[in-house]
Amino acid sequence: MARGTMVPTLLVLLLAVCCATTVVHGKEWTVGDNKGWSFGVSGWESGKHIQSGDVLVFKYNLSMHNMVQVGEEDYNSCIVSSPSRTYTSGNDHIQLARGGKVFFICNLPGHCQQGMKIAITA
Ligand SMILES: *[C@@H]1O[C@H](CO)[C@@H](O)[C@H](O)[C@H]1NC(C)=O
Ligand SMILES: [Cu+2]
Repeated sequence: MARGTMVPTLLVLLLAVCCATTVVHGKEWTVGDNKGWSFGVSGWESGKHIQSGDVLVFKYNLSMHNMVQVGEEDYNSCIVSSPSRTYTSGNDHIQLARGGKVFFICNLPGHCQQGMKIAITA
């Protein structure tokens, strides 16, 4: 390889590696930080630059809580009335797609009302 093309080629390679990694992995966010997915977690999401491709990790005691991805109405009412996906692993990973808002609540009786709900714009 000619000396003059070496540096640009390396730069292109570095950029490709860096940007491919960013797109595939995104950032992992533990919802509620140390407290996890728990009462009063609502508001944890505000001011965070959570982006599409990032992963939300919901950590909780699965004998006490669950996590349901819901629509905006059900988020507001704290009542799951539309078909929704319920997660129960206690360590649920959700990768955020591009665009729009997504809503998560715990649907055990009274828990959403006690702040087990978050709304994320990715
Ligand atoms: C989960 O909650 C149940 C019921 O309160 C409790 O008995 C159990 O020890 C908890 N498990 C963990 C890992 O905290
Ligand atoms: Cu709960």
